[in-house]
Amino acid sequence: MSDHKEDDNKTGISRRGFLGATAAASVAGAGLAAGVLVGGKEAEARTKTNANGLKFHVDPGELDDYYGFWSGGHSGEVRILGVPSMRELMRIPVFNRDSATGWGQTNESKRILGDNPQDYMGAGDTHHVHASYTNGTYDGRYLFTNDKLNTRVARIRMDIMKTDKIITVPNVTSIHGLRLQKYPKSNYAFANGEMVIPQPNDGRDLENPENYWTMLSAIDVESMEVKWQVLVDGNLDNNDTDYQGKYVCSTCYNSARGVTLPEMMGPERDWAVVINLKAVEEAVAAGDFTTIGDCKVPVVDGRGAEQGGSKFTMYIPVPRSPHGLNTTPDGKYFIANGKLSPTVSIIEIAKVDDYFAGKLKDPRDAVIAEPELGLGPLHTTYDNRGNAYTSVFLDSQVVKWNIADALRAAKGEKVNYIRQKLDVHYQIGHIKATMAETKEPDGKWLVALCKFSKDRFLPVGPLHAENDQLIDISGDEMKLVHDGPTFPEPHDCIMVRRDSVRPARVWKRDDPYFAETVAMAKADGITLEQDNKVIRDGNQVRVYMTTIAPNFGLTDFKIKQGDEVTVVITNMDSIEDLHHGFALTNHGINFEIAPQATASVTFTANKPGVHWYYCSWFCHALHMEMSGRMLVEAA
Ligand code: CUK
Ligand code: CUA
Repeated sequence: MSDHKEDDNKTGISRRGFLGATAAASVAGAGLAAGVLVGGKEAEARTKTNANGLKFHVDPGELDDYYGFWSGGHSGEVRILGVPSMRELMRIPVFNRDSATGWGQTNESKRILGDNPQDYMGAGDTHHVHASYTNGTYDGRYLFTNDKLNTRVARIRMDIMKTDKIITVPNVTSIHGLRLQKYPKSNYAFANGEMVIPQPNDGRDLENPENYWTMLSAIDVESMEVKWQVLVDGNLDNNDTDYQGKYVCSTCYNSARGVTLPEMMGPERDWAVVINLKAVEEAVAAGDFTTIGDCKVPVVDGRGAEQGGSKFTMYIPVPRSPHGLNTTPDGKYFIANGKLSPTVSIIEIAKVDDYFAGKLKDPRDAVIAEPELGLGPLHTTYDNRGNAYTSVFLDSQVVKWNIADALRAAKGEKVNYIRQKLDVHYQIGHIKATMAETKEPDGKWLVALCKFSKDRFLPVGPLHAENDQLIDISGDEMKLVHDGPTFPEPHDCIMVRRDSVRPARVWKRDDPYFAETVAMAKADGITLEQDNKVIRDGNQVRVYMTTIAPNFGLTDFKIKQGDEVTVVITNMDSIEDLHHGFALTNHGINFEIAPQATASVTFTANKPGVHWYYCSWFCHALHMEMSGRMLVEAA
């Protein structure tokens, strides 16, 4: 896949040569659009806009137009970038361990990490980040992300930008595709179990792949309970939802149900499987379901691909090993990306309605066009002018094409639906345009998330950064305007108009995030906002203190070797951006306490002696002096 010879031969131009030409054309174009440019202010203006006139340089002190939410892949986190500047604004630890914020260490984060974070050692693999919807557009409540590695789904509160709930999805292995219901609002998050396993996976049927299955899970967005699961044929890859709240559609590979690569590559066709939410909900309400092993989650049977599906499902044959699945913002089509086929399959959602109403017999008839785009189509995104943009991995290109023209061409009209092919650097995976997964796409910016950066940045050793390229799609021609190195491996991102995100500036004292810690203090007779006290309860010691820059409420506390110590800190500063940290030397303990927050950590004090704690977030001219001693008496 990193061999460019093949595609160079195909296009007949050397990639580097073509790149050079594109870059030169873009600069010349900028000059033309801005008129005659001579030095000073005008030269400056030239660097800030391009031929489409869209401003891409964000000046110092200016704010971006979009929040970009990026998955962090095997870093296990979610990142916030400003778009179009591509400046990284924040990282949200999710499945990973983070020593700046104390994620995975504080009691508050451990409660959220739940069942067995220690087993996983802070490892996770986030591929997809999606925000909650009301009426088909972002409502600023939650972000959701998947853990492909450990079969988990996490929710992030968008007011505080912290993970607030993580669940392990039962009965399946490896959550990959993840999307939220778009209409009337996000009641469900749909999680694709990717790999097939015996049901139940308890040691029986190990060597009997005919009895391996996977499922789609519907998670209640508020309670984070798995409401129901649908058994399917094949392996679920990516999914998306419609704009009427009726369906979730997934690409589905390995229809042969093989366990080795050659077996998986057998059949010519796999499927896009549509799940009918109402049919499943009715069956579950009527008690018409099974359960698996000890798990109480209702499971309905959506298998039966060879007959087109069950009453819950519709299996639409598409070329084998499809990958991305993307609903058009007008709500009319699901588009399945071919990966091994140079085509995408356009599925008309009205025909899906017909199928479930018994008016369409053959699911194949729901595919109304299969336009050919290039080698290795993976994902598709959209603007507000009827164009689609598909990432083609093997060709390392973004292919802009017109949906209406592709439909005309499928009817035999002589029309070229391809608008432009733009080289990207290199081997693009996901692709995303601003607001493209809502009914309000705006056709301004597109990000190409490239898996390889090769020669685009200063070399930094054998491990290379990835390259998220920013492309202006506001005009007739796509313009590459920025190369953005990223630490591996963001798979996907969304770009959300900034007015739909309303983050808090300081914590509220009654935030549920630390409510359990507040309840513990209350039981100890402590008022967190003012008390600086040590409470001993057998060999359990709770140390309560406040912080006000540049002071810890306690400059020392004394305990005994072997005590189980809980340190609870409440930051009484209420000035925006005034964080403190509690860093305890030689104990591996460090966490953040943002303004008006309470945070705590529990550890066993097994080292006698004097141990200094210090503030680890710069807060004051006397920040270095903000410290205290933990005095540990030998047992
Ligand atoms: S997947 Cu990685 S490029 Cu996990 Cu959304 Cu397509
Ligand atoms: Cu408090 Cu630094």
